[in-house]
Order: sequence, then C-alpha cells, then structure tokens
Amino acid sequence: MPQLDEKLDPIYREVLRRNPAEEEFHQAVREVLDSLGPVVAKNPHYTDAAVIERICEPERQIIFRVPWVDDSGAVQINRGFRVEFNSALGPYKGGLRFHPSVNLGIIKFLGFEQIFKNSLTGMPIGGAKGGSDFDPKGKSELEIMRFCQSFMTELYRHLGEYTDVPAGDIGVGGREIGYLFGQYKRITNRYESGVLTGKGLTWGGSQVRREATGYGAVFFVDEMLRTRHQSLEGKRVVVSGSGNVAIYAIEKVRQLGGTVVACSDSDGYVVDEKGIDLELLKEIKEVRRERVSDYAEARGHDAHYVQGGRVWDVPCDVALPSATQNELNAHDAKTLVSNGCVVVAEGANMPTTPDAVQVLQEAGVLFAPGKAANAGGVATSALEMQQNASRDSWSFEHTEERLSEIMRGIHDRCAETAEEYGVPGNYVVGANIAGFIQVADAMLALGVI
Ligand code: NDP
Ligand code: 2IT
Repeated sequence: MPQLDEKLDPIYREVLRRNPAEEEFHQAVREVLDSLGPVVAKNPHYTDAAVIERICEPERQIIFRVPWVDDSGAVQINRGFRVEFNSALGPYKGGLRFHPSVNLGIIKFLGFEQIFKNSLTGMPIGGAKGGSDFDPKGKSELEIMRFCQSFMTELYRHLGEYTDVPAGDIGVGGREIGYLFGQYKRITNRYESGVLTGKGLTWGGSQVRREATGYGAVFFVDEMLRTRHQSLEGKRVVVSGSGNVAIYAIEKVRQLGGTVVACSDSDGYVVDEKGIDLELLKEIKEVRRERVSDYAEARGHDAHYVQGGRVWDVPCDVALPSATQNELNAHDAKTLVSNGCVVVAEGANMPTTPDAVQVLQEAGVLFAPGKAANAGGVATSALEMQQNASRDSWSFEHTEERLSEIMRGIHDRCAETAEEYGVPGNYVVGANIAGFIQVADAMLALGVI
C-alpha cells in the first residue's frame, strides 16, 4: 500500500485505534484517505477544522436485540444495527442488510461508503446503514415476517422521513420492506410513506427503484466506454451474484446489446454462452427463491454449472462484481486482465480488494468504484422520497430518464475531478474527492457538528 499523506496518517491511526478488529471499516476509510492527500494540501482548513476526523466517527450507532419466535416455537435472538453516520447533506439514508456475516464493522464500512455515494448523487441525503446477522436462507415466509416486525419494533423510534430512511440491501428486498413498513405504520399510526424506500408500486414505491442499482451501474459503464469511443454492443459481460443488483444489470446489458455469459451465487457460478436467460433467472431467483444451480439444471445443455470456483475465470470484456465485499482479489484481477477485460464496475459495495484495484488500474482497465457505479439505487430512493413528499408517482420512462441523467452526472463529476487533480481516468480518486468535498463543505458551514 502507498504511504498515506503525513496529515492523514495520524487520522487513520486513530481510526484503527478506536475501532479495533473492524477490518472492512478500516479498508473503506483507508481507500478514501488514500485519495485525499492533494485535497488537504490545497485546502488546509479541512484538517484544521478536524473535518476528516469527524467524518470517520459516526454521529450515532444503535445496536439492539431482535428476539423472535421460529416456526417450531423456539425463541431466536439476533442482533440489529443502525449506524447513522452523517447527516450534513440530509436525513440519514442507506440500506438494511440481513446476512449472517453482518457485524458492526461491516455496517460501519457500508455506512461510511454511503456518505460519499449519497453526496455524489447530488441529492439531499446523508449516509447510514443497518441490518442484522439474521440469515434469511431457509426461513419460512412467516419467520421472515416475524423477524422484520421484531426488528422494526425497536428500530422505528430512530426513523422518520426527516430523520433516517432505510431501504434494502443484501437479504432485504420488496417483501421485507413491506413487513417493515407495515410494522412502522402500525406502531406509529402514521402512513409515513417517506420513511422507507424500495416500497411496492401499489403502496408508495417508485417505478425503477427495483431496477435502479443494476441499470445505473450499466449506464455508468456505458459512459466510461463512451470516453473510449466504444459501447456495450457486442460485449461479453460477466456478473457476479444473482440478486437484485445482478439481475437488473443483466437486463440493462442485454437492452444495450451486450451478452451476459455468467453469473453466480455463494455456492458456484453458471456459464451460459448464448446469454443468461433472464426470464428464467428471474423466475428461479425472485419467485422460487432458488439457486443458480437450479437455473443451470432448468436451462439444460445450454448452460454449465461450476460448484465453487471463481466466476472471474470466465473470459469477458466487462466484469460487474455485484455480490459482496472483497469478492474479486488480485489473482482474479490478473485473470481478467489476461483475458482482455477492459472495464470493471462495482455493482456491489467494495467488492474489489485494494490490490486488485491496483492490478486493474495499472493494466489500463477502466475501473468504477461502487460509490459511483452503484449509486443509482440510492439516487432512485431519493426520487421515491421526492414522489412521496409530493404525493405523486412518475412513469417508468420519466423515472428511468432521471436515473440515466443522474448516472451521467456522477460519471462526469468523477471524470472532471480526476482530471482536475491530475489523474485523468482515475474514477476512484475522482469519486472520493468529489464526494468528500461536498460533505466537508457542508459540515464546515454547519459549525462544529
Ligand atoms: P441480494 O440479496 O439481492 O443478492 C445478493 C447476491 O450476492 C446473491 O446472489 C448472493 O448469493 C450473493 N452473495 C451475498 N453474500 C455473499 C457472500 N458472502 N459470498 C458470495 N456471494 C454472496 O443483494 P443485492 O443484489 O441487493 O446486493 C448485492 C450487492 O450490491 C451488495 O454489496 C449491496 O451492498 C450492493 N448494493 C445494493 C443496492 C441495492 O439497491 N440493492 C444498492 C447499492 C449497492 P447467495 O444467495 O448465495 O447468498
Ligand atoms: O448500498 C446502497 O446504496 C443501498 N443498499 C441502497 C440504499 C438506499 O437507501 O436506497
């Protein structure tokens, strides 16, 4: 790892000291600080006013017990989290993750990333993240509902359309948002649509929110390719994961003329040279809630399934890591480069390890960090809040057009900022600096907060 700037190094050391054993949080902070050296050299007031130290310390961290009763009548206990990281730009905003790996460090890394991502969207939203170590896999519909109700029974007191507005993330989709919203409404006796996003279309949801993260990431790729006078037409694409982000990234790639030849889940990956059959994938994952291996079986001879293994071994022009953090390592990056990959864009949050990012950038691969490339999800959440506030609902076409403009705007801000700081084409530096400056300036304007 390169040496940190001398003003930033003590800040990073203090983060390590105060947040022991939170590796993912350390990684996310380090990645942002690595970009900020030239900013603090040019603008000493950021360090003089301790803005960076403040940004690294969450405004509020809530940890709570989530007791629920399983179908056999046994009491189960999970841990719930909400880290309200930064509200300089607007109410706290960010998803909820239900996955057995969830712990405070993971929620803090996600909340920290969310601050800069939300800033980049240009929308008035602060940064937060939450979730639980609850494992939705294998749970019945009623167990999911009881868990969501118990989770909200504690969390509701911290939420509000002007306070904190959660949405989905891994393990939390439309079904869970429904149960969470139902319980919030029941406890508060308020139909407060703007308190959660990712709602169903018949009860306050926005068109395109379900599609937004995947679509947005692909719009971002399209913009990056445009800088090289290329497009997605005819490109071979590999997507990791097969959840919300992956499915709608596959859909948009197909609409723009590319072919997604592989996708995955935590058990393995499927290669489908004719292109992933999206209707079948949606049926398997969204309706039946089954595995990628079931997709391969249903698809028959056209597809082959690889148990375990690395989806990045499948040759492609464009790679979209869209499953989870640190799922693409330096070895995978070298494989991608030697197979001729030209673009990697993060649909997931922090899926590419720092040494893998270095391999890709040194090889001249266009690399888009998650806080820029996957910002379409939260941006469309902000559009949902806007529609809720005005009791309006927009058409699919209008909302998608807004999303596409927002993604173009984020792309251009990252590219221009990278250019301004002398690293043209470095979207990591561009995203970190552009995202940081807006939050830091707001914090300075608001006093010592
Ligand atoms: P889903 O729960 O819909 O899908 C997650 C997918 O990733 C599944 O295929 C899952 O496989 C796989 N996955 C999850 N954890 C692991 C793991 N530890 N190892 C291997 N594979 C794993 O989640 P989303 O699609 O919503 O989220 C995917 C990523 O995108 C996350 O990083 C999330 O933070 C990020 N993101 C999501 C946004 C959204 O709007 N939903 C917005 C911006 C970013 P399996 O079923 O086997 O667990
Ligand atoms: O990581 C993310 O940006 C999300 N999970 C979406 C957050 C949101 O509030 O829509």
